[in-house]
Amino acid sequence: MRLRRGSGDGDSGCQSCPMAGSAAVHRPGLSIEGCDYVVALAGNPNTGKSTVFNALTGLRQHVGNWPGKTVVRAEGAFRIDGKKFRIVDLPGAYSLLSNSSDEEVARDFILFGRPDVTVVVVDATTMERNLNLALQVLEITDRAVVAVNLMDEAERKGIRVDTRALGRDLGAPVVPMAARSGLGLPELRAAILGVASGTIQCRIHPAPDLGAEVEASLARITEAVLAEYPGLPNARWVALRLLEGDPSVVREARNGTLGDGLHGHVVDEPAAAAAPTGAS
Ligand SMILES: Nc1nc2c(ncn2[C@@H]2O[C@H](COP(=O)(O)OP(=O)(O)O)[C@@H](O)[C@H]2O)c(=O)[nH]1
Ligand SMILES: [Mg+2]
Repeated sequence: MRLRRGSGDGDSGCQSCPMAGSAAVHRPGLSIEGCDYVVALAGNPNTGKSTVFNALTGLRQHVGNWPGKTVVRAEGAFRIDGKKFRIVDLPGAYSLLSNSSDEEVARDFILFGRPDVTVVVVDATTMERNLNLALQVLEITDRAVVAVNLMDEAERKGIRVDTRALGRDLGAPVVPMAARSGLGLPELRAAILGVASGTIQCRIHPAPDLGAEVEASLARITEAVLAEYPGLPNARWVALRLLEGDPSVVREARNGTLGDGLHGHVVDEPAAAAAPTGAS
């Protein structure tokens, strides 16, 4: 029987294997306890996030649901230079201005989960659409890595991505990758370690100055948000959304649930679960 690795589409090859669940099956990867740093893995759907996750963690994943949601939460761990990293494979998201439950989960973790590093996986064949999320992330943090995945597909289609120029323009580490064949993984690891340890710092791309009047209102709303949610990261971002009337942020702020539900339980998935993670 040929073991399949699955393709993120509910692959059941491993479940039907007679070795499934057997204690004799070697489970690669680390436990997620006692990590030095937390990495958020973000990106549009189908950019290869789970492939990157699996390549970094050696397939072992811990899964559960995000509290109060039916969205799958998948985590794993890996080491770089003796430091231990916990990585959260976020659901696919096109934007931090969320439209769906999946996007809300990703948004909340990036904004309020205090990740030490946010890796944004982008598709080299559709850069324009994908960079939207990368830019939004760089608006709120100087701790990000942009992984330009599917470089092999881009090459096949005759698309050339100048990742060096992109890195200069973004002021962030940009790593060209073909994650399915492991290309670019050592560079990704180095960038993650550099950002986590503070030797690499991204240039923040702040939201434009909105003029004295709006800025004054924004400052007042930010203050009110912080009074209600002391220590909430990215309160100005929240204030901006409230000013715009972003329905999901308004709802969460009203319900007192802003930034809640980030730290649900994750459990060890059975040994058979060597397929890409449930998050898309
Ligand atoms: N050609 C190519 N395909 C890839 C690469 N990385 C991932 N894929 C494929 O892209 C599809 C989506 O990958 P997946 O990791 O599930 O993406 P996710 O939705 O972002 O988690 C899968 O069929 C992968 O095998 C890559 O570097 N090159
Ligand atoms: Mg996925």
